[in-house]
Amino acid sequence: MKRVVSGIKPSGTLTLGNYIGAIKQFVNLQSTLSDYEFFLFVADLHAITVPQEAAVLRKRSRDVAAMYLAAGVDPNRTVLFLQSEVKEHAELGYLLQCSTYMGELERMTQYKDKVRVKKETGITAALFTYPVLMAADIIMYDPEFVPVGDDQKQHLELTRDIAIRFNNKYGDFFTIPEPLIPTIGSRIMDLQDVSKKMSKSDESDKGAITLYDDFETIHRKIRSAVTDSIGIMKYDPIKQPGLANLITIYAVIGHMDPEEVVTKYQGQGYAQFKDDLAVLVANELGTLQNRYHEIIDSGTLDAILDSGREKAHEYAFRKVEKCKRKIGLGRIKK
Ligand code: ATP
Ligand code: LTN
Repeated sequence: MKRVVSGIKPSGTLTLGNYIGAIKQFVNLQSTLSDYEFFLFVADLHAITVPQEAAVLRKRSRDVAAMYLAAGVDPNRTVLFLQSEVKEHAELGYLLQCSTYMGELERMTQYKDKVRVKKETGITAALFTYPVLMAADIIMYDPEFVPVGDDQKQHLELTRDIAIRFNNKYGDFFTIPEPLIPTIGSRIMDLQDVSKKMSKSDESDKGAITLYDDFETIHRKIRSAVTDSIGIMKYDPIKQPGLANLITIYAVIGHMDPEEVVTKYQGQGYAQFKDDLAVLVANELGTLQNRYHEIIDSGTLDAILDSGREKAHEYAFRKVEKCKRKIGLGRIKK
């Protein structure tokens, strides 16, 4: 059976960037790739690479699982689980560290960016080795595809390198995964600072629309989104990056091409476009929030996560046992 694997860190409040770049893509694949098996997890072990409050982290992990389901993840098609409940992820992460070089990890741009910002609070060793754990999360399940946003491309390349190196050394063992990055919406930018991506762990949330925002909040954030003084509706990510970002959001949520959006608002100022975009986003998120509330308050979420843990563990346990034997760990078999 062919497989698709993905995950999201419960490191903050989910944003429209996560929804467009990762969640929506995953749900679309689930309906188009009918002969594939899907594994999806809440990457809570990744969240603790930076300081977290225990109760908040537990709540966020549950929220991420509920949001995935609200967005259309079907528990009959997708094995949904918490990463920390399948212990083999950490175990395989360690085994793969022994096939990864310091130089490779030092080159990771996400790490370099985070180090720059977090210098005062201290950098954990886990923040450095995090891409190896991510590689383990993925190749554990031998997936063909990994749907992610643009920022994860480099981590996927490293994952492939580690898997290829392991296979060369110990014989064909891991499937080499392909990243699936959406053609539009792979990098939704911050509404206030279009030079950086919309991020859930940003301190100020003015530039990020969260999946919990109501219409007024969404309207306010979109109305104050930075655009330009050119004043002409055009999709030009270089000269009009703020506007292009908004057009991208409109296009993905409204199931249109960016050029169709431009044509629709040709000759109008940005204000009407922004007002309509706020309504479009609020409608989409309103439906999502209603489903989220039904799920989070129901008893089925725990049953889904229990079943996900069992199924993921069954696969992971066998894979790690085989991996350890390949490497030479364990006793001589009589
Ligand atoms: P953090 O800010 O805490 O590093 P994040 O918001 O980048 O987190 P992740 O958990 O790292 O979120 O990402 C989950 C998924 O969402 C990944 O596949 C990532 O590529 C995607 N994603 C995150 N932000 C965006 C964005 N602004 N645009 C498109 N996709 C995104
Ligand atoms: N590192 C990713 C989250 C993540 C992930 C994964 C995504 C952890 N493990 C496996 C895809 C597959 C991030 O920060 N976005």
